[in-house]
Amino acid sequence: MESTNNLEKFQTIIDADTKIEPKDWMPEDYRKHLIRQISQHAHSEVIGMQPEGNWITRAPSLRAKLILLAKIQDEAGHGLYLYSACETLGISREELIDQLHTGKAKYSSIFNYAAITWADIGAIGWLVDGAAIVNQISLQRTSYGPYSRAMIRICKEESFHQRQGYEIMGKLALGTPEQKEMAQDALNRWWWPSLMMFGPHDSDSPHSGKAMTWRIKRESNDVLRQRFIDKTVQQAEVIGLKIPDDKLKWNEAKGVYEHGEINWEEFNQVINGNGPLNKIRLANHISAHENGAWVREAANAYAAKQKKEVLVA
Ligand code: FAQ
Repeated sequence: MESTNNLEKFQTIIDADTKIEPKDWMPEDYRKHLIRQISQHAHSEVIGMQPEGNWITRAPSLRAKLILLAKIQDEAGHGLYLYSACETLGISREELIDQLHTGKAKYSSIFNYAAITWADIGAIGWLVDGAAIVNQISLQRTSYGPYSRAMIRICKEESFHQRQGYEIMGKLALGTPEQKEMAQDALNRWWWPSLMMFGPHDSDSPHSGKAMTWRIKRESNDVLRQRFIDKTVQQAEVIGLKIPDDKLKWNEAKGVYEHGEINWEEFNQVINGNGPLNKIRLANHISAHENGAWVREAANAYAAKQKKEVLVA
């Protein structure tokens, strides 16, 4: 029951930085907020396999193919940890997938852009995983235990992903003029969408207030975006690439890079289903899910048989 007493006790636990566990009392809004965020995070991991999966058959060497395969399998694993964490909040996997397919649940805007060259695979690892890590390191301290523990494990794997991408970009940037041009072109196309991954400005973020009070989010969208920019500008300099932002300038007094404004109109279009590949990404997921129906049926039949045998024995 949501009595003032319960709410106060709950907030005291949160303020003491103690984790909330699945069987603990929690306000209904806290539970719903987590289901929304964790499920969107899980969907992002799974939909995020598509742009990279597209390049497995075209990876330029056996080594590159092996690494890319391992990375994509990791993303599937991250999706599974996150779906499991979300299920501890009392929602089924079927409901979560249904919310994705009907457009009720979002997934990260970034995965609606196309990976058109091998350098894009580098840019995804370097920038997309790089942005994901900045966000997820902060989420390791989130207040919900199962989400926090999933983040700790996921961050270990993401740092390998970020290095995989940076290595591809570094090799191209230091290669022939054509290769360098390909790397620069990928950076030009992925830079701004990567900054959008952190969400709207704090002043336009409807969920941030409660998320910060409940310590679901530990740092704000703008703080995390700025941290990502400050780290990444220096990495671009090391490999001789130019961040595509004319307003980018080091501010000595503040110790941060000033930067240009994100195209929020583009962001809103993409998160509302009108990005370059939204329809294709969703159609692919629906088709894979339908084609996998027999696997779920077989697994259920096997589980039912096992249960019957245990009961008989
Ligand atoms: N894309 O009030 P806020 C990865 C929505 S990492 C789409 O600020 P909040 C690894 C937001 O949901 C990528 N929608 O919301 C990988 C809300 O809409 P709603 C996934 C966005 O939750 C790498 C509305 O705008 N990471 O996949 C986006 O407080 C390579 C208002 O926004 C996570 O999900 C966006 N970029 O803050 C995999 C991290 N931004 O729900 C494969 C966990 C905002 O009311 C390959 N999530 N929206 O319909 C979070 O930290 C937060 O949910 C934010 C948004 C920061 C994304």
